[in-house]
Amino acid sequence: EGVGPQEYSLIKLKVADSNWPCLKACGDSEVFLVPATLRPETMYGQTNCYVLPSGDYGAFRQANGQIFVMSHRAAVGLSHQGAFTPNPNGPDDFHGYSKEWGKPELVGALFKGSELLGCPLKAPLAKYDIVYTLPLTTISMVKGTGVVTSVPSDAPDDWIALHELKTDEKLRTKYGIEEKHVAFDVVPIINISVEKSGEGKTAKKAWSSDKSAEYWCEELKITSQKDAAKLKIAKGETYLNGFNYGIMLVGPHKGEKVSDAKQKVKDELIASGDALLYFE
Ligand code: A2H
Repeated sequence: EGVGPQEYSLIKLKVADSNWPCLKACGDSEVFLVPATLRPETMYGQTNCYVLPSGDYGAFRQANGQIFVMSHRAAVGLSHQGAFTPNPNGPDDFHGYSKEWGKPELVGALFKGSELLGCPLKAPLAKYDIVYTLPLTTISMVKGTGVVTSVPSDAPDDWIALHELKTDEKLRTKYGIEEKHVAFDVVPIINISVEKSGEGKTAKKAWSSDKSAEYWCEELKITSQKDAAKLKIAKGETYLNGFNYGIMLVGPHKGEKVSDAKQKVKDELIASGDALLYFE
């Protein structure tokens, strides 16, 4: 963790069932789950969204009328933030996200993450028209929004949790997850090619993959999202190498380095109204 605030992109995944029970109080308003990500350029690879089943979530109305599902803590944070809207006739206008500065507007009552499981979502840039809300037990409720969007091609945590749900029927039953909720193939979005370097004990072997997280989870034989030690190694291999050597395989920035595409995809998502910045 650095000394300054962390910048996250909140991605707006639109709830695609206007009658979802725990969101009834939202009526006809547009409702979004808003995962926090450090990797906006990976949104092409979304296969699902994760929440913590035992976590507390709420539906919070923003100044523009849209409703965001997130932790109360994140709603308080966001209510102290906003964005500049470009104004051709003068200085840009600042708009707070919350109608009243510092006061998040809860719609209905708080509910548990478990009540969101199976909820269908429309995720911006994703290959799939609809993705579903699934359980992830390693989510921290005191980081980001408590919602995590899943990119199993490039995030080992996301890959193993989806893999477990795909292969373990008992686990699906425990959470009320159906087979159709997890019937999503990993989408190749970034190639990472690392060359061999060094000699002897510190030598690094060469590797290349279009689904680096899957590659490393299989290479290390990771079988559970609780396998923290091996997941740490997989994350070490994929994250930094992704930034340094990753090449986009999809989208308008196909062929560009991840380090170059990142800011552009972020700007595009914000311009299209599909994302906003959040600092904590
Ligand atoms: B990232 P940092 Cl493809 N609990 O997004 C657990 N994990 C959380 C979280 C929470 N409350 N909120 C966000 N995250 C995840 C994409 C991604 C991410 C890729 C690769 C790496 C990566 C798709 N999931 O993160 O500890 C989110 O996953 C590498 C660290 O606050 C978010 O970005 O710095 C990242 O962790 C934020 O982690």
